[in-house]
Amino acid sequence: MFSKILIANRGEIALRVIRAAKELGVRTVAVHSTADADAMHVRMADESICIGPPSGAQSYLNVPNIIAACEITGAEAVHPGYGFLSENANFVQVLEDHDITFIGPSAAHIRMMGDKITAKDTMKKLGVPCVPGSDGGVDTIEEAHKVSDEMGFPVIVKATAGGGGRGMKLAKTKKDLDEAFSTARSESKAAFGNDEVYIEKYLTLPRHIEVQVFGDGRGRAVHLGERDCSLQRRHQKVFEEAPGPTIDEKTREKIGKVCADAIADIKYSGAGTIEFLYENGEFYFIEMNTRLQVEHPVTETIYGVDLVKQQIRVAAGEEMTFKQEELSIKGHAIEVRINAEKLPNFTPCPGKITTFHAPGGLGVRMDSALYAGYTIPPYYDSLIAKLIVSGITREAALARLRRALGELIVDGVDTTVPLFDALLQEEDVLKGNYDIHWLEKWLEKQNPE
Ligand code: MV4
Repeated sequence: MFSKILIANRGEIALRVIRAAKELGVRTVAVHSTADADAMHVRMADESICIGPPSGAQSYLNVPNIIAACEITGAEAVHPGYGFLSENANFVQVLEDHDITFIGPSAAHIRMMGDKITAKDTMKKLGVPCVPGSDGGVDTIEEAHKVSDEMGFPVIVKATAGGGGRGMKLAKTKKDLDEAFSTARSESKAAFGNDEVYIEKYLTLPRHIEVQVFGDGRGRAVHLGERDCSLQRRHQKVFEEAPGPTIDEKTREKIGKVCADAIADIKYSGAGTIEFLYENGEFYFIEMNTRLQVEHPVTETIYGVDLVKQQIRVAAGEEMTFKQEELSIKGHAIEVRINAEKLPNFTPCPGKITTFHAPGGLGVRMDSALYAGYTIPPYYDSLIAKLIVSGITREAALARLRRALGELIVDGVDTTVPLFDALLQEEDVLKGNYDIHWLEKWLEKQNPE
């Protein structure tokens, strides 16, 4: 096991990793920007080091400074959290060149899944069901028309360097295709320096279901079921749950096995998420995320597994401490992402927290780096807390969520809590009747412009 690791992140996820490391008896190094000198992750780690000015680009994304921080502190490994450098293959390469372990998959796997055409091609060959579409990249408008005519409209043009909703263009009908194709290419060139695109059949009302996988890097892998993350706004998830309200045990075991076998096959190491669109009882692979995800706690809650401890163990060359047949689900978990934002427009609302009280009690987990007197800086994303609740049934978890939201006190800034209070009055949310467009449509209804 490592004796010391560095956490290349901030906020609640930095705390999450520090907690796991402490339970493993591993010492922790926090890094921080000048704006984060008073942040909770700095206090909670065994030691800390400043890596640059406030902007993420100059601090949490500053590879030379993070390497220097490892060398100064003697950290043997780096956990990247999510966002920032978590899916940056070049960073992993540089760490390797300095004999520092990356707590995550190999640079090759990150690169493979970062290129969405390669990812899809790989998954298809591994037997993972994919969205019908072009066989690889589409280079010319003639080819785009040929593929789309064969498939039928609507189609969606996606950037191979995109992902997470960036670089996508919908063509509802044939006459929309020329524009969708050319803007997808030019925007992708401008944003990623890569204009390669591919085309898929556009699924109109799917759910977003993602499967948690975990590999030991030596050809053994397990799945930890699915999460339903369909409730999103502008490609930001706001409410996530596990298990998926529409997924039964047989379906879970079937898709889970396909996913676990696929990542075992490529000798994937650590935590990963295989994202699907799910429509009419069928799964369609869209992307794989090679990081720990924001919403991992709902999976941890129902499986009783600490995914971050397992990540650290596997990165240190140890075995995962569970086998597939030992994994089973207990109950239901829901996470809501609480942002420092003013409704109805979700305007970022940084500022000083005057009062803070986290909810507690049975089945309540609050992952947050907030404290009373803390000033939320304006430089980073606005997630301030994840409230994760569980219960024996989905209904029990919903009741607990309502109760826990009532206990939470955050004074000094606006938050997205009123959104959840309102969502918990919606029949569709209570019944689990939603798809990837439900939330945007509902928000539009609440606030027609
Ligand atoms: C799609 C799709 C419909 N059909 N692909 C958006 C994020 C990126 N991960 C993939 N995305 C989509 N891909 C096909 N072939 C619809 C979306 C999509 C979406 C997906 C998941 C969650 C929310 C979404 C909101 C809008 C569009």
